[in-house]
Amino acid sequence: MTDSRLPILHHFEASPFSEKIRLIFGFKQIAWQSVLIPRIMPKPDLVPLTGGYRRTPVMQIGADIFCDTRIIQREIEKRFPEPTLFPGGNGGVPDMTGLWADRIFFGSAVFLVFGSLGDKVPQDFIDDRTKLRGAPFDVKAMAAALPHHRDQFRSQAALIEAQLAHGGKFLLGEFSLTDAGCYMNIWYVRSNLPELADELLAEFPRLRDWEQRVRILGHGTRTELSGQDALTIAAKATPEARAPEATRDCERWRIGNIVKVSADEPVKTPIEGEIVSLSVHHIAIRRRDPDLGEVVVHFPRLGYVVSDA
Ligand SMILES: N[C@@H](CCC(=O)N[C@@H](CS)C(=O)NCC(=O)O)C(=O)O
Repeated sequence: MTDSRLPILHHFEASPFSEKIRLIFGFKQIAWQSVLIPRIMPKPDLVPLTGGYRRTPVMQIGADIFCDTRIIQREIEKRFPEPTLFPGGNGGVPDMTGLWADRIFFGSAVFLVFGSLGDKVPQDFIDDRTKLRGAPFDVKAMAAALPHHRDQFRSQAALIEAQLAHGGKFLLGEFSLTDAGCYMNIWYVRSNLPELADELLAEFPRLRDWEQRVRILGHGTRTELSGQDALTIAAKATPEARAPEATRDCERWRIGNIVKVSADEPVKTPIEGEIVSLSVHHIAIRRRDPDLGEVVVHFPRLGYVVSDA
């Protein structure tokens, strides 16, 4: 059954960034709808919503579309504040450590996974990721440097083990965004290469116990939805009217400016629209799709470039 008020996650099962969000749904015991999307382009039921953003996951609530887990997790926290992802007054550290988990730790996990899979990685996947990065997705080089990638992954896993020395259940004592971000990388390696995970994590008993505690939080209440149904939900909905969080940015952007927003990465896919809301943490732009009508697309500020259209 479709319920247009529930968060919709556009994701694929093997996606670690999606696992971070599924886990947050589990921690907060949220009911959500799942739309499975391809892991390579084309993504015909996703791109009309985002205007071109193709990464995974994307969250949709009616005609509001949230691109990047940094904004997705912030929006989930806003709508479902209890239990919090920022316990004990830790308003910054969970996001700071999240950035490390999303970039540096994830980078090691990717090299470890694809270097280990080597020849098993399908050519269409390699071609897609080469296009996405604007640089060769060189699985052979990853395989050749595997001892190094094992070392890097272990050194980072050792930081989790060290942090758990305080004897608490989770990295900051109570569960937080830090756990979700770190866990996705452990999950990613374990779900692709269970034997390698056993081997590399054997020396980290506290990490392994923590991993179990995080895993049993589950994924909340998930129901499946088709991509077409998600598009219909967006077409029927009106983007939520938002009181602007800032009428004037610390830079030059104002509500009503027409801008382009893109992830700050070598190959940029700018999404154009009119600013409807912005703050130091987010920017939301309104765009018009020929079939869906008006949608508002939300991005984080951190890691995104805003420029004149
Ligand atoms: N900064 C993004 C990174 C997301 C990301 O890189 N996801 C991977 C899949 S786990 C991806 O987009 N791969 C290419 C794709 O799915 O098209 C976020 O936090 O959401």
